[in-house]
Amino acid sequence: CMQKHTGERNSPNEATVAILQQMADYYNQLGDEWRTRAYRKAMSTLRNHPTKVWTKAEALALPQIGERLATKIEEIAFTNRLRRLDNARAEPTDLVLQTFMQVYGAGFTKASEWVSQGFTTLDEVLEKADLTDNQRIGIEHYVDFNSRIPRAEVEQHGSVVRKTLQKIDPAFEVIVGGSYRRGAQDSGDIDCMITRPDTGSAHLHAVILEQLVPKLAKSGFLVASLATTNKDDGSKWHGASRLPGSETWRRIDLLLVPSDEIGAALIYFTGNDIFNRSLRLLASTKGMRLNQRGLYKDVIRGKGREKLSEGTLVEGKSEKRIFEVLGVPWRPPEHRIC
Ligand code: DCP
Ligand code: MG
Ligand code: MN
Repeated sequence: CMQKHTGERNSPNEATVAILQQMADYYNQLGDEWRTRAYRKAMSTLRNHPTKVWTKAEALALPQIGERLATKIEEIAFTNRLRRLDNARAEPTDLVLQTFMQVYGAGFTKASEWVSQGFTTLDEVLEKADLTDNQRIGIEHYVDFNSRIPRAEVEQHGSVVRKTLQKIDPAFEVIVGGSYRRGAQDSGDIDCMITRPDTGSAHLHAVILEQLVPKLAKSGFLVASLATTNKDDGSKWHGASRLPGSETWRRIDLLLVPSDEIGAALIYFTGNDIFNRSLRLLASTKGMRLNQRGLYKDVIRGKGREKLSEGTLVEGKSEKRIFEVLGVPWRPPEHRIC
């Protein structure tokens, strides 16, 4: 991932990659992170390879491609299809499971439970299953929450949050992160990073949760509160928002970022997730540690790479400086797609 993608558009392996992508999407929907990652790595290797890979042996000789994937690559190269993918599409329970898993807040376990209770449609689940308030919201707004949000609309949601917050206190800043900051034409949700110069988490918390959220709820912009977390790794408010005059509910995250941590948070919440993972891995190979709060040095790790000491903070405030210390050339957000 940290390598430049060369010839991504006209790669001789583009047809193979396209089918692997569908398989990766399938595993991703099933919540199978391990396989999803394995497919994405193999796809990246193939895209960077200058010639078409035909055989299992050729594929196996490349980095990040194991036995099973090599077999599939050969099958795709010769037949232009993958039987495993055809099977996956034909399995009706899988389709139901996939549908259920796309309910916001319902993971693999909950979706499997609904399948095993014999439900085959979302209406049935809504009518017969024992649901939490959030699950009910997730089903009632299933179509909305699974639709992409056009870039211009993401911007409008961000500016409602920014304007309302700056009326409370003009020193606050709202930066829309996630796929929007990477320049995506549409996004799955709206990731609002909220920060204020020289301000720590206690004050952010008080203003956002006690003033901003109630104010936005009263105005009809925030329509549901789905989760609030306040842990070591940051405070977040997850919910749904709606523009004036629109019926469509969008997923919105308010991410509270203390000023000391804004650089690390910008990296984390800009992603994408694979890029983040490769940066963290790189940090760990250099005896450092990167998380959404900062970059730490002198981290001592055991044999299984587990942390034996937390290390000391090197940088949290500046996104650019974190890249520098890691020895990674600056990458603008649009180029952080792995
Ligand atoms: N993130 C991460 N690892 C995760 C989840 C999230 O590193 N498991 C980081 C990278 C993401 C950012 O948080 O870019 C925001 O998470 P989203 O789920 O909102 O993902 P995106 O904004 O990238 O995509 P989408 O358009 O689907 O919202
Ligand atoms: Mg997002
Ligand atoms: Mn998000």
